[in-house]
Amino acid sequence: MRLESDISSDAVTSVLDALRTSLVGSRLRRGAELAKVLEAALKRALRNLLSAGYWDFDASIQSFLDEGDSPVVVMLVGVNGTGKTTTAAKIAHRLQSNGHSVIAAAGDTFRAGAIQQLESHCENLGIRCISSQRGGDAAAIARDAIESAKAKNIDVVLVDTAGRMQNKTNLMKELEKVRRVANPHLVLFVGDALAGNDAVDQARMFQEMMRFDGAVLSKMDTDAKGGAGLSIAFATSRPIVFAGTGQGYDDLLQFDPDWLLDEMFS
Ligand SMILES: Nc1nc2c(ncn2[C@@H]2O[C@H](COP(=O)(O)OP(=O)(O)OP(=O)(O)O)[C@@H](O)[C@H]2O)c(=O)[nH]1
Ligand SMILES: [Mg+2]
Repeated sequence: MRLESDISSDAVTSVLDALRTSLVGSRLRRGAELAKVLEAALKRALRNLLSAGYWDFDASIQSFLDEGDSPVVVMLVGVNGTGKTTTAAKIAHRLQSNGHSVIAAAGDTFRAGAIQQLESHCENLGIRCISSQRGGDAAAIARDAIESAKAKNIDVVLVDTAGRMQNKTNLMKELEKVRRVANPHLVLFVGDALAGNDAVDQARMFQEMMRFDGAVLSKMDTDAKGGAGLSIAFATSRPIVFAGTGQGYDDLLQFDPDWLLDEMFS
């Protein structure tokens, strides 16, 4: 495994420190293979990093609903093309499978085709999609979707957002407005596993500018090794909660640190 290739240097340093602490001064049992001992220690250090602050998506949604705090609002953020809209559809499907009713808000009013993309997912899944014309106010759409969910007793509102704006300041301004108006229970950052350290920089930027609760690592079915996930968790102190593993609605796995470690070590 090439640690440096896909893992930020801060994360590597921290893992090496953890390794040093667990290994220095310890004795190798007779017959133990050094390589195996090292790999186990390394996996342990990485697993700790990945498990920090983990929360379970399904259980969190259920507990908001149990508290009568509905509709539960989930907002997806990230730069363009990482998989926000696809992930919104996958999450909608997951929630439906868990017996929840869902409505979507087409908060990407910026990119041509974005509204239709979400609408067609919603049509496939049989859920309502609140949208406006291109260029409309994303915050107003989120608010409409929440009002509609309240009126119709719908459990969860998924707010898709734009990833592409003329510049970073515009994007963040709009996202902050959506966030203020929608007041989401959960904000999920979607990072593209293929983007490697770029995904880590993006995560850091989003975490600084607007805070998110957990991350989705998309495109893990590609030849991405997943080191970005490790670095995102490390750089933002937010856990990866889902992994995207394809373009189908079922291709969303609850994130399992051991699964990522197996991918990384394979
Ligand atoms: N292989 C694979 N492709 C994915 C995955 N998630 C998303 N994609 C694909 O990545 C492309 C971009 O996905 P979108 O969901 O449109 O991404 P987005 O973040 O909404 O993009 P913008 O709206 O342009 O900001 C699409 O072709 C998706 O099918 C995944 O887990 N695996
Ligand atoms: Mg999109």
